[in-house]
Amino acid sequence: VESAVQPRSLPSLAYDGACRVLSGNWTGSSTVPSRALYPHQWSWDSGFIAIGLRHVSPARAQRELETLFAAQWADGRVPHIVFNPEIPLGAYFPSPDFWRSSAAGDKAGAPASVETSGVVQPPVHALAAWLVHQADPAASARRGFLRRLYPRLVAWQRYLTGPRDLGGHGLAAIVHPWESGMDNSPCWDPPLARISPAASGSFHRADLDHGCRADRPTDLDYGRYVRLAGSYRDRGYEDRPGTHPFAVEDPAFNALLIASEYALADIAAALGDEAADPAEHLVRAESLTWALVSRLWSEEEGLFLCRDVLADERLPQRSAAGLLPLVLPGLPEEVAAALLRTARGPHFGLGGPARLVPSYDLTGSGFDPARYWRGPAWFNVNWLLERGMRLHGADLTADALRAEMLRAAVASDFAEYVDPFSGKARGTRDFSWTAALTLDLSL
Ligand code: 9YW
Repeated sequence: VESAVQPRSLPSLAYDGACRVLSGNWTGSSTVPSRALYPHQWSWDSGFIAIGLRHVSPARAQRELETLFAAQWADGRVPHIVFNPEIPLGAYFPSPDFWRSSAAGDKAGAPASVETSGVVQPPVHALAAWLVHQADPAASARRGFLRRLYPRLVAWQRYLTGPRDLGGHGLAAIVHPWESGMDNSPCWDPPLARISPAASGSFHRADLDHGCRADRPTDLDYGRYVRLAGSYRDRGYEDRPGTHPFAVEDPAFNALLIASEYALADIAAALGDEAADPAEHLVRAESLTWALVSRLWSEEEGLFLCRDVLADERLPQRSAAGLLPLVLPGLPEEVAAALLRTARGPHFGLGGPARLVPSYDLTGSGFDPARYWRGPAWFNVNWLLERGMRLHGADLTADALRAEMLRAAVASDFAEYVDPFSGKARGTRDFSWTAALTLDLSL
């Protein structure tokens, strides 16, 4: 009798494993990035999680985004963390008693009913909402998903292109490394060096209770993060130009802002009413693309660089953030071609020594294959690049990257990040966006 057991294919292993991780991390109204290390809701995580969840349950994917946007501030900002009141304060630092958002309601309009952080994360949300809608347009329309979310998404984008245009050229500036989502990227070393760290005894790093010290940012980094966030809080989370001690235009943050502006054009067209004008979003997306290229593109490097708004100069560090504008359809073709060359070249090593695109320049002095955003490969970055490669016609490179991502995700138990050369797991395991984006690629 022949055995009925068939060898499992990689996509089906990835799909099943990812579903298991996502249901284990679902709280009933949103998904935690990781049960132990990150026990609350994170903003850009929820965007990526919804992109994967839509294949399993479009309703849960909609709920993920709706829960996040229920914590939006009156000034339009979407906080980077929405705290779960059932989790003890000591489980994560900085906790609600550090941010004191509900007490900042008067100025920036933080909601009174929920505790949040006061900084933001990259705006992947309109893109996520559009992809979620497309998974089941009829059910989405019945629930009024886009109709309810659209004004909130618009307010979020306008917060970023308005009060956060600190450089005055249309791009959004981040005011804290946490806002990049790439916390300890070497790009932040020069602007952070101007910040005097908070005293090391004045806070307790809960991350070290769960994570390996060598995989995490240093104490000196944390001291500076705490100082910056505390002074923003003490200024009532106001964004008046000239008040921020750290202000940087980041190409990844702005690429997602622009990709989301294109998604808003699609959403506006799907809503098909007068209040939502697709053309307005398209015009804005094109002019932001132009601003991105003129402010941040380096032809010599074949890469987008960050710009320190306060020093008014580009930062020389080469990070994977500089490759992410590849997701933009309006990029000049020669720029897209140069980005593809750079991804395969000595600094990022794709198709050569690197199995997945590293978060930082392999040849840079700040490179560390184990430490968080200073070298390891992250699945959200690689998912965005895979998408950008397809958009610009590099299907073979995208196919190879997709296969590596599936392999690395399954072999690492859906690790938070991996060693870019070996694919060895780093950080926490059963990490939600790794699962969600692998799931998306497995189909
Ligand atoms: C932290 C949740 C977040 C991500 C960030 C990542 C990390 C929080 O985890 O920051 O405590 O270090 O850098 O991108 O959203 O997954």
